[in-house]
Amino acid sequence: MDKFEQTWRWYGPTDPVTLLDIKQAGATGIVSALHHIPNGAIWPIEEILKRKQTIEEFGLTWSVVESVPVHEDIKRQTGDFKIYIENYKQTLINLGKCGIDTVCYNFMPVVDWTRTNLDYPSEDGSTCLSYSKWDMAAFELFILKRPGAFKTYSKSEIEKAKTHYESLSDKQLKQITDSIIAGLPGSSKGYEVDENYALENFQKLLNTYEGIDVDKMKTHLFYFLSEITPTAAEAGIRLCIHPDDPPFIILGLPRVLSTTKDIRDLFQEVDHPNNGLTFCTGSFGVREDNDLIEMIKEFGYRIHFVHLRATKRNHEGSFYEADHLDGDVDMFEVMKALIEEQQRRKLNGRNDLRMPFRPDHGHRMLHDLKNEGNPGYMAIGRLRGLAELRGLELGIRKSIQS
Ligand code: DNO
Repeated sequence: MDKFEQTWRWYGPTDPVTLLDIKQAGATGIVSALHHIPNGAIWPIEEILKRKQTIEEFGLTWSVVESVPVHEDIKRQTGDFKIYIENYKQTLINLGKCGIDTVCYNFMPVVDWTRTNLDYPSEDGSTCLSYSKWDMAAFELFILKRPGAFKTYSKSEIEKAKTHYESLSDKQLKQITDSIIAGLPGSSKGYEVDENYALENFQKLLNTYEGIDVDKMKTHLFYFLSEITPTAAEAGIRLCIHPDDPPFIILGLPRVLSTTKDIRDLFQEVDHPNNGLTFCTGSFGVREDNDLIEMIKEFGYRIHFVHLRATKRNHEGSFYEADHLDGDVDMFEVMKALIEEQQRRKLNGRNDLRMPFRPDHGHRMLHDLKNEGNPGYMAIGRLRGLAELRGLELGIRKSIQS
């Protein structure tokens, strides 16, 4: 029987979750990146091969690169962006030479994925990641004091944010600031955090996007893709952009991949099979106006990589990460639509039937409550997620067959 490739994100040799753990979780594909190589530099063949060999020693395969980070200069079209684009091309060529065929990246400015609480308590005693509109408002209005932020909230929202801010302890304020500024694991953020100047530097970086609105930022993305997609195709690499997370404007920064229209624009502008999508149900699913099933139907042929995760939103633009089958995402319908996409590929004689997916994030639970690890990327919560998703897939496939 067909099945999707079950993959698992591994941050490399320093990840407290080992390749043996991953093997025991039942994943066969690894999603990894060379995080030690500075953003913008070429990934040397030797380094790629070294990582590949480490993975293969465990009988696993390096399924997807997540991510080759895109330098801020490329996103802003400033400074040495042309050199960084050439470097990106060379990295793709090198990856292709080493037999890698899928590369994920994102085009989020300054910050990569963003949460305001990394230990949001669930009812069952586990914790998860969450994003609160009011934490973010308290941060940008009263901690960062971002010029222009006040314009983006109504009067009553500002009052609510102020009351919220005043209710937070110093510890909570620091925790919110750290979650937003320090970045999350694997973030391809375009800066280093210097504790002493963190807020000041952060604001300076935000300022570098002044004058770059969503439309302009989109033209930068399309230019980048029109440059690198032919190289990717020659190198045998499928590119798959990760959506904005969360999928709306934060900190006044332009967002380019949050909605159906954004994806449509992207594929219209650079219409090439190697220009594809990472379908992240957790990111897209935060917006009520994103119909995930319709999105799979419309763009399925370009989905090269899948992140399965379910968020639970409240109706004020805040959300938390629910268990994989428990959030607002109808995982049954998502899985079914993906299986149908795979069947279409088979009928059309396509060779990309693998459709790698990974259980994206997991709760911190059981023994992991005592362990150190990467927020969202502890072992046990993801193990639970993968087990549930695998069972769901099998159940759907069997019922379709009979
Ligand atoms: C969060 C992830 C992100 C994502 C990158 C893709 O868990 O989905 O770190 O990998 O933004 O480039």
